[in-house]
Amino acid sequence: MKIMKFEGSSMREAVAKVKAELGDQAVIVSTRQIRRGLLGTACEISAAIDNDDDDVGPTRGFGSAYAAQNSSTKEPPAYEKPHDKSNEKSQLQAELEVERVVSPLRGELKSLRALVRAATADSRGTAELRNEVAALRKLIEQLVTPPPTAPAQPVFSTQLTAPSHARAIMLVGPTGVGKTTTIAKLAARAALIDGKRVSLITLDNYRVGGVDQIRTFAELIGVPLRVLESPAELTNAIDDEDDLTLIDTAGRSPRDVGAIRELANIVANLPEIETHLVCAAASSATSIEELANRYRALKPQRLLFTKVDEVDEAPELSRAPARLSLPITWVTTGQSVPEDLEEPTTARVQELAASGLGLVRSSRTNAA
Ligand SMILES: Nc1nc2c(ncn2[C@@H]2O[C@H](COP(=O)(O)OP(=O)(O)OP(=O)(O)O)[C@@H](O)[C@H]2O)c(=O)[nH]1
Ligand SMILES: [Mg+2]
Repeated sequence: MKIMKFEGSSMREAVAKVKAELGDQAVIVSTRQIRRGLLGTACEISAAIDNDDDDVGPTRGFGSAYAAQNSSTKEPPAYEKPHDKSNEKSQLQAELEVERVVSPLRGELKSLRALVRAATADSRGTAELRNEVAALRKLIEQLVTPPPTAPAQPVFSTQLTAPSHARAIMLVGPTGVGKTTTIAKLAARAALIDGKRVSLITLDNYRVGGVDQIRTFAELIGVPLRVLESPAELTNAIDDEDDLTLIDTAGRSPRDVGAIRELANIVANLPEIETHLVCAAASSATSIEELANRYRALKPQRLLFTKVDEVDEAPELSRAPARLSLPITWVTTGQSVPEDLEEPTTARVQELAASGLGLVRSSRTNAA
């Protein structure tokens, strides 16, 4: 393995440099925004080349989490060719270090591989692959989800997870829960990994700095952003040519019911918008109940749990979906864009509910 850093004025430019230098097999291990003197900000990407051949399937690398190609017919790159024995020890150390950085991302990489294969195949193949993935996903969900006890109850209400196929997704939830960061993660993956045409919309125009944060993300990812003055403007804001429109909203205080009702009145006439209610993984059953009541007028269709990395258990991940009849599509696991986002299976939700990511517990143990 080999790890290198690349800079670009936008994430798109930096990704292009990674591809040009390391090819389609490179894996992005981290991204960050950096200062560039008086010229402003730039995007830095650390990318690795993985020549570990025992991984699942022939596709991996820049696109396997972040693009996949069948490399079986390609000439091996220079760094994969047999090398001098004197270099072996230091190379092994470098490989171990890269493995330490890369291993938490492996699960994520595997699930993304299938998506990327679909995105890079020809259009007929893409449709077939998508159908196949959807059918497989449904089968797995059926296998791991116990059948509903009451036949009259819709299957939906007992499911812990469900994928989202919506072309317009709006995130709503309390202040600081991670809505804007999650929008950036979803946008980066859809635009840069899946190659989709993505647009961002924000309704968070009344707070100082509210627009700046999402504008920075939009510029880094290279997707357009529309800042709406009022919810009424949503009516004509979604472009049919876009594959995905992500709508960011301002966090609302419990007393701000008027703003939620105003937005709900508009969204009621826009069935193409799927609303995800965003809650922090540390939330109690009572506070999630209160949140669901506060946002009820918006008729959310999904729950999205953030900050799973900050808890060592999150029982509401497995309880709230059934109680509120809202399945989970995504959970977030940290501050890094776009890495810290998962589309969990039912089994993974149960695992996270039981033990979070263990980061809190391990930091306590280390401190002791
Ligand atoms: N540890 C951790 N922090 C997160 C996660 N997601 C977001 N954050 C952090 O939470 C803070 C608030 O995130 P934002 O995305 O600005 O939250 P928001 O919901 O848009 O906030 P408002 O716009 O004020 O309502 C930021 O510091 C994020 O980096 C996560 O999964 N884990
Ligand atoms: Mg925000």
